[in-house]
Amino acid sequence: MSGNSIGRLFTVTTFGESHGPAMGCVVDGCPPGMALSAADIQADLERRRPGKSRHTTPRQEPDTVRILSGVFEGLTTGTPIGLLIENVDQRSRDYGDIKDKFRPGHADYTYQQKYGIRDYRGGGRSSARETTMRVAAGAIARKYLGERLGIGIHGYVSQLGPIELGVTDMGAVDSNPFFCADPDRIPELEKFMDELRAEGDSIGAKISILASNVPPGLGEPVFDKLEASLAHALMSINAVKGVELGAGFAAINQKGSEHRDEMSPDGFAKNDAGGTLGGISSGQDILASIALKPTSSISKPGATVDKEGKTTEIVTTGRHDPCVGLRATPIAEAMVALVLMDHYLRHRAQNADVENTTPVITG
Ligand code: EPS
Repeated sequence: MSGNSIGRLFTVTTFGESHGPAMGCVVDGCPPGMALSAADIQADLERRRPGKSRHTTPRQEPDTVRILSGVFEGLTTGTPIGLLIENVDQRSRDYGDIKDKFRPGHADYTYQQKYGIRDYRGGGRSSARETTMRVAAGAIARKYLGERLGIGIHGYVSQLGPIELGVTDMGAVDSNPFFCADPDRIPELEKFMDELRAEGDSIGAKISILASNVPPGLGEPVFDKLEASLAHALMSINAVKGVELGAGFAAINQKGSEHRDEMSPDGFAKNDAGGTLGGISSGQDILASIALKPTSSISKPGATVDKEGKTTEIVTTGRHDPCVGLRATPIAEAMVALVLMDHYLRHRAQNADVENTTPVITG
């Protein structure tokens, strides 16, 4: 199966299935000399880990990462970094009843059509469990970007089903199970999720990501514009159905005089562009949002077909996230980190000698 790698100079290749022995990845192109330990990666994995609240899957995976290569005496060596996380809480019997049926809205059907064979246990390769390795690889990129460039990448849930959420306290994001930056609304989210779970249904969500201190110049016209790479990376996350940069689809209803971010020596007046102009970072914050669909593995019965094409009914039991969006914040942050890292190295490779007399405006 091709399509398991992302990036040009900072490349990540992931492997593994939800109920296989382990998930893994190879991160190639990391600059040498950066301090790196498993603990640096573990902190981000802990934020994504399943089984931490009643609102996510009860599958208990410690997601303990091992660094297999590419680090010597605590420093990256510039050689490929191999990472491995063992799967320890597979319960494949949950999938016995649906192994010959296709969950409507799930990759079951298309994997079968494409490959003629599929690992039905836990969704196999199509499982959101694959995102462990995105977060692990993203932690390496995030560390480099933070230490060398001061770039910060922070996300939060900006909508859960019909409930739109603002930002009143970004510091609260990591201390609630929703990655919510509006802590007064948490009781409302809990009630909504409890009712949804009782119904046996699932719901979509919107996640917003902000990357600050991104230098101007990242992004390669024309096919690898920064927003094109961000859209590619974010859209590749399981269940993502939409990506917006800056004003996104709201730009449809804006006039040019409204959308443009006016400039002065003190900076940009606002940020409807989302941090890029012409596909190149402007020095403004990168603002991206993603829409995640509701999980297709639900216990409400639905009509489907079996492998013989005959009509049947399906009920998905077992352990599932009623809202995959609830754990998507660290995953989306990781994908943004991977894209910025790759584009930083690409920009440095081509343009390290460029002398620019135009002052950088920020803000
Ligand atoms: C998933 C189905 C469930 C989730 C899993 C994602 O797997 P299982 O049926 O094996 O319990 O628990 O999520 C994780 C284990 C994880 O680490 O994110 C799916 O179909 O995507």
